[in-house]
This record gives sequence, structure tokens and C-alpha cells, in this order.
Amino acid sequence: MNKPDKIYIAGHRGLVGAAILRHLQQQGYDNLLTATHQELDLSHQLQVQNFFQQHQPDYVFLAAAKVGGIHANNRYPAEFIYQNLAIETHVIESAYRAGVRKLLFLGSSCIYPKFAPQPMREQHLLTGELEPTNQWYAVAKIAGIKMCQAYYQQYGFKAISLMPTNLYGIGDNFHLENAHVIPALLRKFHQAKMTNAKHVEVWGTGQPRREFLYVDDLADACVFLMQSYQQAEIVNIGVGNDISIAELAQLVKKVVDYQGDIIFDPSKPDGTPRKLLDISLLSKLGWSAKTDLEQGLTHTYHWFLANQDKCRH
Ligand code: GFB
Repeated sequence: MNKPDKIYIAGHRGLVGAAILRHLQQQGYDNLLTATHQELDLSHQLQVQNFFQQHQPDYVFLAAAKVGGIHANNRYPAEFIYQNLAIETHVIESAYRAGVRKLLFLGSSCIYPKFAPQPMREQHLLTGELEPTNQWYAVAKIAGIKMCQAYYQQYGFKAISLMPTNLYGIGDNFHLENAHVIPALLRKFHQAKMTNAKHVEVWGTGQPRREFLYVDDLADACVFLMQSYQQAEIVNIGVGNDISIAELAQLVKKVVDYQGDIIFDPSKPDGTPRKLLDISLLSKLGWSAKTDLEQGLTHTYHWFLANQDKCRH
């Protein structure tokens, strides 16, 4: 990927797409192609075909997706499976037809079985049952991976797939019900601090463990692997360690500087007990994350404070 190449970032207003766009701009890439949802509906096949035929990008980062936390995944299964399947099939097929040189597809660590051995290796894909709360999203993402591999095998289309762990960072969705755990807790603890509430409610038992990657680190990994990785096999993108939701809640409490108590609500789902990625392949390829969790949470909280009026919630 060279500086004059035309690079399309699908989903440039989302958490991941915006981080990839920032990263490419910082590195001096300036032939960047984006389209808002109003300009291009990625779930509309003909619009996507025409867009690719008209613009003929050289490289594609496929960061557009319908995403959400445990509650949203469980509540809107049809939207999660349909929109993700539609976006993937239209973008991958149109990119191939338009002669795109390389496409990078983003999956998720929830593609692995609910009870996969920990840490989860790339080879654990399709070796057991999925976590029910996000099976719809996971099935769509698995279809995206297989589509990339099928196009690679049959047409030699260079479509690579990365599996990031749970992500967070600036530009995230801070919706109290539909967001992922980090933005939801940052907002809940902040509101509790502002209103002098006695306690904050954290969903589930607090016992599940999650691995968190700062989104600017993911963007760095995406650009690095777009430049250097050429295989159809998927690659896990993580930090190599995880923490419990109870420990995370303590850390968010510290970052927000909230003085009240934490209460757990076990009537809410825990989801997968643990999702730690094995990152040996990624390390062998020469990449590692830079931002530690407390530092990343602090950046994200400061961004939230400065952007409360315009952030998504
Ligand atoms: O981030 P999260 O919604 O998604 O939840 P998953 C992680 C854990 O945090 C769960 C707990 O055990 C939640 O019960 N939790 C505690 C909370 N308090 C809260 C809260 O206020 N909001 C939220 N959202 N969670 C997602 C999938 O699973 O992982 C997606 O739903 C995606 O499809 C993503 O794959 C990577 O980690 O459980």
C-alpha cells in the first residue's frame, strides 16, 4: 500500500473506521475514500456495486458493521444477522469485481465457541457452540471470514481477516443499554458522580473476564497487516491479558473518580465466561499493542467529557 493508492474505509464514522481513517491520515495517506450512510447504503447491493465501479479503490478496509453490547445483540438478532451479512456480501463481492488489490475484513473474538480453550487460537474457529447472546452477530462474522477465504481460494482475491478482541476508545457509542461495557460503565459512573448517587449498578455477576484493546492500537495493527500480511488464515488481534468485569468496574470508578459503591445485578446476562485471545501469530508477525488499559480508559473518559453533546448515546 503506497501513499498515492486510493483507499476506501467502509464505516469511517464508527469506532473502528474512524480510528483507521485517523491513523492513515497521520501516516500521510491522502487519497482516502469515504461515504456517509446517506451517500451510500451498504446494505443496498446495487448502490455498493455502482460505488465500486465508479470509484475503483485500490485497497479496502471493511470496518462497517452493525455492532453493540450484550443487550443489543440479544435484543435485535434479526438486525445483527441481516445487516452484517448484507454489508459483507455486497462489499466483498463488489470489491472483487471492481479489481480491488486487497481487502481487510474485521471479525470479532465472539466467533469462537463459548467454551473454547483459553487463550483462544485461530484454529478454534467452528469447534463448538457459540455464546447464545451474540450468536447472530457471530454467525454473520463467520460467514464474512469464509467469504474472504472462498474468494481468496477461487479467484486469488487478496482478502485478509482480522479478529479483534473487545474494543473501546474515543468515538465509541455511549448508549446506556446498547453500548459495550466500557462506554456504558464510563457513562454510568460519570452520571453517578454528577448526581451524588450512592451506588452504580453493574450487569451480571462481575465474574466474566474480558480482554480490551484500545481502538487506535487496532487501527495501527490493521494498517500494519494490510501492508505485510498475505494469507487467507485469520489473525487474532489482542493484548494478551484480560481482567474480570468486577476489576474493570473498580478501574472505571478510579478513572472517573467516583466515591460511591458498586452493586452487581445478576439478573442481567454475563455472556461468555472468558474471551482471551492467543496472540502468538500476531506477535510472530511483529505487532504488539501499546496502550495500557488505565491509560486508554483515561483518554476515552476525557474524550467523553469533551464531546458529551455530540457523542452517540
Ligand atoms: O461489552 P459487552 O456488552 O459484550 O459485555 P460481550 C461484557 C460484560 O460486561 C458482560 C458486563 O458480562 C456484561 O454483562 N456488563 C456489566 C455490562 N455492566 C454492563 C453494562 O452496563 N453494559 C454492558 N454492555 N455490559 C460482545 C458481543 O459481547 O462482545 C458483541 O455482544 C461483540 O457481539 C463484542 O462480539 C466483542 O463481551 O459480552
